[in-house]
This record gives sequence, structure tokens and C-alpha cells, in this order.
Amino acid sequence: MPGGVSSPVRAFKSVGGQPIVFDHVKGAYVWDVDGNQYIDYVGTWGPAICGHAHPEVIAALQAALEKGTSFGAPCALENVLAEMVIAAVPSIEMVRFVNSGTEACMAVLRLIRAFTKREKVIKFEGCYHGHADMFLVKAGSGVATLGLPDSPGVPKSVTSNTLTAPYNDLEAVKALFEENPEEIAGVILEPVVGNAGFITPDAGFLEGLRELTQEYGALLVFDEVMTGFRIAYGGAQEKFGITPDLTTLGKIIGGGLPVGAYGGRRDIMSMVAPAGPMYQAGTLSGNPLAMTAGIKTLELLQKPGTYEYLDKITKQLADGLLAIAKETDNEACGGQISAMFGMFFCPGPVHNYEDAKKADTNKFGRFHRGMLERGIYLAPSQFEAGFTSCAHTEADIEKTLQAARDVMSSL
Ligand code: KE4
Repeated sequence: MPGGVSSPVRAFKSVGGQPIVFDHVKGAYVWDVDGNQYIDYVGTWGPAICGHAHPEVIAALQAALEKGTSFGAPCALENVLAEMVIAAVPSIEMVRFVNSGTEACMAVLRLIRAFTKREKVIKFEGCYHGHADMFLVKAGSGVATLGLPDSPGVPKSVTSNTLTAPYNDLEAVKALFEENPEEIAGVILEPVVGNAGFITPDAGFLEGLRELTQEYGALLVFDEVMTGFRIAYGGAQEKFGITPDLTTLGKIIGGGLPVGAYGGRRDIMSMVAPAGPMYQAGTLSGNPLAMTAGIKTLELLQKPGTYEYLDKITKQLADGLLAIAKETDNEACGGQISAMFGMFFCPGPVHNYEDAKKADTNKFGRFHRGMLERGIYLAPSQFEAGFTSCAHTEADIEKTLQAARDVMSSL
């Protein structure tokens, strides 16, 4: 297998050393094949927000297994999860399930082009919307982690329609609309960035994009594959009170099984085949196992106090890490929103990808390795975010901060 992994970021290329090989996971913890236990802040990149292998999710899956694994035909479970997503996410009136965030972002791009009959799209430097050709332009996540120029194999003809601007730079977006009048189908972004490290929207940025897209007849797409049901039950759009035209989802709504989704305004979604002419399909889309895991996960997240707890423990962690960095003379900046956090080894502030690239990735690598040796599993890249779960306890946070104190003292 190329690089010995099924996804590049797992190879630890940017933090050095060998990746650990997981044997099993439970709650806030993971165990490697040598029996070492770690407190996990990756949470399989987001899905494990209720804790890994939650007993109620496992039980629901075991029951569903008895009825088969995939139907390739309508099943009531799709409607149950669809209704939960529609009820939760302000922009979503209709939704289509797919099998990954990449598929969701590919489909939503085709949809905005079909609806507006325009071909250009604006994305932001450092944002990652999966690995489809048209998004591999100044992308974040593994592309940034590996310091790759835009990927070979992506035709110029495809990326020539992908325009980019610095995150948080409304003037740059306005200029792109002025330079490409009537040609831009839409703007897609991570409403809180997790793929260039953790970067929050400046005050007025999301509102500004909402206004600019309306002014120029373009659509606004929030890629909430990472932030959906994490920043709030209704995602970043609920948290910030800005409603896009369309939203992509993934990760959490699959509860650890492969699910992605795109949804939004009924007049736009009605274009999707077979209701309308825009084609998109998938053998395993909406399969009963994945729907079951997603339904149970969202049910668990509806418990009162869930997001208050996640915000409390994640704030303790983020504030603690920054305080320790200061105490140990390590320049750092960062923060958290709900169960998502990040820290850069640079003075900051970090408003965009250019700022993020000033971070000391070599120091991050040494920090990552030191924490791993002390049983703390952080995302293996400076250009990723961290994730907590309902299973993380204050004792876990305290243990993590103690390890950070040891490691940062020696950085
Ligand atoms: P997937 O195709 O990996 O399910 O989703 C792509 C995607 C789309 N949009 C956003 C905002 C995302 O964060 C992602 C995937 N996130 C990465 C982690 N940064 C997945 C981890 C990986 O690539 O191995």
C-alpha cells in the first residue's frame, strides 16, 4: 500500500517517526498493537464525538446487522436520519446521502454549477474539501501536511475554474467577483477551518460572504464535514447565525461508518436526479448500517448539556496548553470552539493559511512525538485540528496538560 497507509496524513510524514498501529478503540482511548494506551484527540478525524465504540452505537449496529448490511434500495432508516439532519441544520430543507465528505463536496460543486449555469468557484487557501480534482488547489489537510504543490494528475482545464482567496479576506473575494462578473457559481469554505490548523472566521467574515454571494447571484456553501454537529448540534451555521444556501456534511453523521451528505434549499436540491437532471449516484449511499450508526450518534448528541460539557473540557485543554506554552517560553497561539481546538507554534494571530505556514512545524513534530511517548495521541500534523469527545474526562485533560508541561519544558 503506498506509504503503508490508506490516507496520507496517517503516515506521520510531517511529525517524523513511525505511526502507531491501532488495535482497538474505546471512549476517549486508543490502544496500539503493542498494548500501549493513549488519550485520543483525533477521534478518527471527527466521527468519534460520542467516544469511540459507544456501547449504544455498537448495540444498534449489532441489531441492524441481523437485517443485512446493504440493500441498494430505499429503506426507512435513510428517512429517519434525513429528518434528523433537516431538523438540525438551518440551511437544509432536502438532503442526499453519499459515502464520504469528498463525494459530498464533489456533488455540491456540480449542483451549484447546474443551478447557476456558471462554472467558476471560489475556495480559500488552506481549506480542504476532499480530494476531488477541482478542490486540489492550495488545499489544506494532507496536501498542506506533505507540503505538496497542487497534485499532479489534475488537469489545468479543471482547476482553471477554481479561484482562491486568503481566508478572512473579504476584499480579495470581492475583487474576484468584480474580475469574473456573472461567472462565479459559488463560494465554498470551512466556516471554521480545521485543515490548515484551527482558524476561526474573523467577525464579519461569514456575514460578508453571505452578502457578497447574494449581491453577485452566487451560492454560498458551508463545508461542515468537520464542523457539522461538532461546533454546535446545528453546526457552525447555527453557532454564527449565518445560513448558507447549501451545506456538506460527513464524519459525525456516519457515527464512524462511511457517510457524507449534501443538502440545502429545496429549490436547489430539487435539481438532483431523479427529481431533477443533475446526476449523482452511489451503490452504498444510505446503507442501513451507516444510517443506524449516524442516527444513534445524533440521538446521543441531543442529550441536554452535551455541548456545554464539550465546550468546558475543550476550553480547559486549549487554555491550559497555551498557558503552559507561555510558562515554558514556547511562542504559541490557538484556541477552541466547542469540541474543536488547535495550537500553532508561532506568536500569531493566525487569520489565514499564510499566517499558519509561519508556525514552527519542526517544533510541532517534536511536541507531537513527546506527547505520544507520554500516551497522548494528537493529530500528526500542524495543519490539522484537534477533537475532543463526550468520553473525555477532566482527569484526561489534566493528564494531557501534565504531559504537555513535561514536553514543552524540553522543547
Ligand atoms: P472525506 O472524503 O475524508 O470523508 O472528507 C473530506 C473532507 C471534506 N471537507 C472537510 C472540511 C474535511 O475536513 C474533510 C476530511 N478531513 C480530513 C481531516 N482533515 C480527513 C482525514 C484524512 O484525509 O485522512
